[in-house]
Amino acid sequence: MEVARAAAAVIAERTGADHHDVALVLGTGWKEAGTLLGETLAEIDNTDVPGFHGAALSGHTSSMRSVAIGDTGKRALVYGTRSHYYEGRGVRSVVQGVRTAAAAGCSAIVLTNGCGGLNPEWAPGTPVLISDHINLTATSPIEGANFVDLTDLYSPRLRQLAREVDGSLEEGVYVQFRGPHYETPAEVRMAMAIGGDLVGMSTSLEAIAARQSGLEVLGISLVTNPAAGISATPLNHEEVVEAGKAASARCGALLAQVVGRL
Ligand code: 8IG
Repeated sequence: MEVARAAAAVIAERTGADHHDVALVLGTGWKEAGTLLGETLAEIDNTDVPGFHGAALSGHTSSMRSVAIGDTGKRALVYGTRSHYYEGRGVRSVVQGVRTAAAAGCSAIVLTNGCGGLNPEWAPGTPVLISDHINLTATSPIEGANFVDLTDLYSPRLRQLAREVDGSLEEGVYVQFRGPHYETPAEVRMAMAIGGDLVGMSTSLEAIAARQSGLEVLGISLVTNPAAGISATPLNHEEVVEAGKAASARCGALLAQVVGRL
């Protein structure tokens, strides 16, 4: 929490905004969509902010931006990358962006990701609202005897708002695996059997920390590939980045309009 406060202080100083209203995490496939959010008023290299790190992935950006939300006078704090659990810096690093958003004054956070889809009808490039998650990382960002309730973690209000913007949006349960390997086809069948619709390597731990911090959460997955065994072809990161580019107009409009109505 100390590091989050220190980070928020740097962000306030460097952006000239004493607070931000909403934060967004741009996951795999969401980089282009993020450019459509609005005017960038300031950009800060992650390495200048306590507790943040450069991007580990192609298709991610190692900086955060302060973006004007239309002409509302409100500001969005847009993270160009995230710290993944599989990078090995521990859960505190994974949720530093979330805790910093809360320390910066945000009341909501939009967590986006690229993921594998279990529903064969969800073609690469389909955005899906996260309705709930199953955390298979065997860890938590919460320390100590702190029994945080996770009912309605993915805000029904914000999901409704997103569906008002894009009526064709479907919803699904996101299953977070540790990664960085993709699942085996047997693990994908397991994810399906336990009620999952989407498989990925992020978001759940961040959402838990967001609930603890009192942030309202909107989770949006971009299905960038069918999960292993769902289609005949092996998975690769390049096809995933391509699917994001192809979906950027739809996803960018969705993000901009949702954030404008928060
Ligand atoms: I992009 O198929 C992306 N991220 N675990 N499985 C998991 N993570 C992913 C996948 C996937 N695609």
